[in-house]
Amino acid sequence: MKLVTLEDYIIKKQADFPYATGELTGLLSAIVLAAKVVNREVNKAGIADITGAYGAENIQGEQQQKLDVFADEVFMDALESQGQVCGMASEEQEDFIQFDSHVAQNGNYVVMIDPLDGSSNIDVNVSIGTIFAIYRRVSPIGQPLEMRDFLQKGDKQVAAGYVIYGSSTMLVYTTGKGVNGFTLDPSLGTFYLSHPLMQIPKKGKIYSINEGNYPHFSSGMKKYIAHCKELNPDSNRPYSARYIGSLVADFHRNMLKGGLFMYPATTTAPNGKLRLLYECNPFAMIAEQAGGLASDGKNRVMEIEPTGLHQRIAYFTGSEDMVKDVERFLKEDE
Ligand code: AHM
Ligand code: MG
Repeated sequence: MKLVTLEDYIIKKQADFPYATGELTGLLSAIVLAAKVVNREVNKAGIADITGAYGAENIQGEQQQKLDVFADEVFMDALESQGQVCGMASEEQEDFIQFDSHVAQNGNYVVMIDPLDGSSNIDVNVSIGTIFAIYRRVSPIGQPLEMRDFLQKGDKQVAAGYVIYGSSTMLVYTTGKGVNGFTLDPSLGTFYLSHPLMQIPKKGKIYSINEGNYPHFSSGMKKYIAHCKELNPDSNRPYSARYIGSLVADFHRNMLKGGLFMYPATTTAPNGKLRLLYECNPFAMIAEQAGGLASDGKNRVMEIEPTGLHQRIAYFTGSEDMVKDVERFLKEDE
């Protein structure tokens, strides 16, 4: 079998990208480089615990940085240095950032990123990930970036992807022509195409939710959970419950096996937990490109008009039939 590297693949597919030649290559190589650096640090995390806990001082007397802050800086530096990206907004930072280096000023793109999602799972050796979304800037080039460059609907994403730092490290992305997954060979530092044109099974049999929040769920939501557990062999029920508590890992598993990830609104968190711009939109584009769906319970996620950088929404994504089913149950709450 001929091995295809991520770099070869990006160059080959450059022609599919509706914008200038080379831009996609530059953009994605920045992300790939940063992902490798973060991967190295994530894998060192266990041993770093032995040599000194985070927050403790290292040998030079410097404070050790938390991994999510480290990842944020690595992605920021890598994106700024390539020249295609003029600014970014990150789950780690309150406001968006305009890159002021000479090379980045005229970039056509902005990136929304969750540099290390699920970082509370690092201590327990559970997979975590990076989630990113790429948009064209809409304000004039050469001028200061504006909020409207970042508050764009998910439909406007030109590319989206995630990196999962797991038992193996994978980068999965789409530019609107299907979803492809690449696995890192850590000894060579090279990503190889391992999952071409990924498809989420139309019917799934895994439901993923933090069911500890059950008392705070709406009546429609409670009924849907009961439906998942009901005995009905014709529709493969009861479904399996699988919840890692690390969105990238939960989504990735459901994408490969078929399933539904849910983070609904609750009485205590009426807008759910997950962030529209850094988490929900990129996964919505990936889900749709793989034949699945993403909904806030009523509406297609990619059509939601964002109102704030850190806006949260209720979120349901995965296999088409399962997303439609849960929407049907939630209708009764209206
Ligand atoms: P984070 O962005 O603070 O890391 O939180 C997001 C994470 C997701 O990875 C995961 O799906 C969710 O929080 C789990 O939340 P909960 O612990 O409430 O089930
Ligand atoms: Mg997050």
